[in-house]
Amino acid sequence: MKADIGLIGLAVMGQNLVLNMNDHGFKVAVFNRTHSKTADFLDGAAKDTTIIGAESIDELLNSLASPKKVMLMVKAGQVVDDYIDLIAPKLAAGDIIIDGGNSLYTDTNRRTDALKQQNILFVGTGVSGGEEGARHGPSIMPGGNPAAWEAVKPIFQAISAVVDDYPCCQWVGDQGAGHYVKMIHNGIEYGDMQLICEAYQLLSEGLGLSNDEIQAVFSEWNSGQLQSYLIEITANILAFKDTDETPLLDKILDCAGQKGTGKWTAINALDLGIPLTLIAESVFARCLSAQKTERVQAAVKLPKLAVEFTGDKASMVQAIGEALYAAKIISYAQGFRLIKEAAQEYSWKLNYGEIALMWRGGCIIRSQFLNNINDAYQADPNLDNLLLSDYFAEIMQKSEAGWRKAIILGVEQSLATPVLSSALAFYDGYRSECLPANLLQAQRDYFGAHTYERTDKPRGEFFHTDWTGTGGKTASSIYNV
Ligand code: NBP
Repeated sequence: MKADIGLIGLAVMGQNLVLNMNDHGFKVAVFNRTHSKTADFLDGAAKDTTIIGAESIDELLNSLASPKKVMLMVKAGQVVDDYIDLIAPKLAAGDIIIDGGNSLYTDTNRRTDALKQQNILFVGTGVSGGEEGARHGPSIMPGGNPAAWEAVKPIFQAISAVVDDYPCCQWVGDQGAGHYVKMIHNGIEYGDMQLICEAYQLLSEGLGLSNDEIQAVFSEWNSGQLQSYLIEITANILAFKDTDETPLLDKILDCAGQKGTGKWTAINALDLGIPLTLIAESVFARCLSAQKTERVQAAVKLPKLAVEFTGDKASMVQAIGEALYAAKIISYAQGFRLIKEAAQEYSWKLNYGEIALMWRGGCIIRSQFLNNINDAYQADPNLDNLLLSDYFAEIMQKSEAGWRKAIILGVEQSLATPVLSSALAFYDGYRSECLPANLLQAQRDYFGAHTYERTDKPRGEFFHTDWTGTGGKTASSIYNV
């Protein structure tokens, strides 16, 4: 019997996805550049399964049923192109290549279009959930050539996480839409993590709570509206003791690593001109953390003001929880706004509610809150911004006082809260009918003749003023917003 699907790339993700497919009754053929890893896999985790090992690409392709489906789980970038160049000429019209790695969505746009010319159906899919998700149910976000969906759907929906009978795998959209949504997911993950870190620092350094006390706060938060996987694991991390029975967390160096998907998200927001301040700040927060040596010097040279907290701790803990929730709403509102802009830019038809539902299982940002996002889009599929939904608008109003209070605590105690604070700055700006950009436009026109629009004239009419009396009448030919 021929295999249902072939998978190339037997590292942590590939191996676990293959085992997951095998558990669900699919016959899988596998290939890895370094064959010894295939052999080890077949002798180890894949022993007593129906998984077939191939020593060459030809052997892999010959073992597949038609239409042939070949999934790549390899390092993103050139390796994916190299495999496509190797495989595509050996496939027939209607065969399918799937890239399940963390590829940049623009690469997926290019690959989908190029392979369509060769009558090969390309799918670029985000797979979230790491090793555990891949083995027992990831969130899978496929996009690319929609003609491939019916063939890959039974496999992907069988192996994905399922929440409330809803598979965390739905067709996202054309070209790189799946990889794009996975990129935004990762950006949101950066934001959620930094938000939790800032709340933790306000509780520990700001209020002087012990790790055990903070653990209790996070556990309580996890039973309410803040319920999420990341809040849950934070409580577990706070409770975890090292071999000497002291908290392991206190011994971990405060230098954050990153692999780049948060940066891609922030760059994309800048490219599309969408304020994604919270995620961008969370990337910068990791960059600042990595400057440890310099920070140690600065801590001596630039000592902080020491102000002790004297207020009511219980009400401040509540305020920090409100700040966390309000800023989280800002993060998702910004993220979904960016997705909407990309959909317009690339003419993708996306279902925003389904995207939220797909993130409820298998992935790192899974949370209760994603149901509320789906509800908001169900109520109005064309919603411009989540903040404009009645549900979220009401929460923002209720949380605002606590949010400001928590930020003031950070300001008074010289504790950096870049994402909590920038989220509030965005919120205040977003709901401002008037911003000081009138002055900015005047400045631009003053020094560069960039022109401006007037409040007493219709939009689209541009004016230039000779501000000094020594300038000319010629305006800059390009009006850059
Ligand atoms: P890696 O990203 O570490 O990739 C390892 C695989 O790529 C191995 O099969 C390796 O073959 C192959 N490979 C490399 Br590296 N260079 C190659 C080359 N020049 N030619 C051919 N094959 C090459 O594995 P992973 O962590 O399982 O991730 C797979 C994909 O899934 C990546 O795109 C990753 O970003 C994405 N992803 C990872 C996670 C996660 O938690 N790890 C989560 C979600 C998505 P070899 O064995 O011969 O070296």
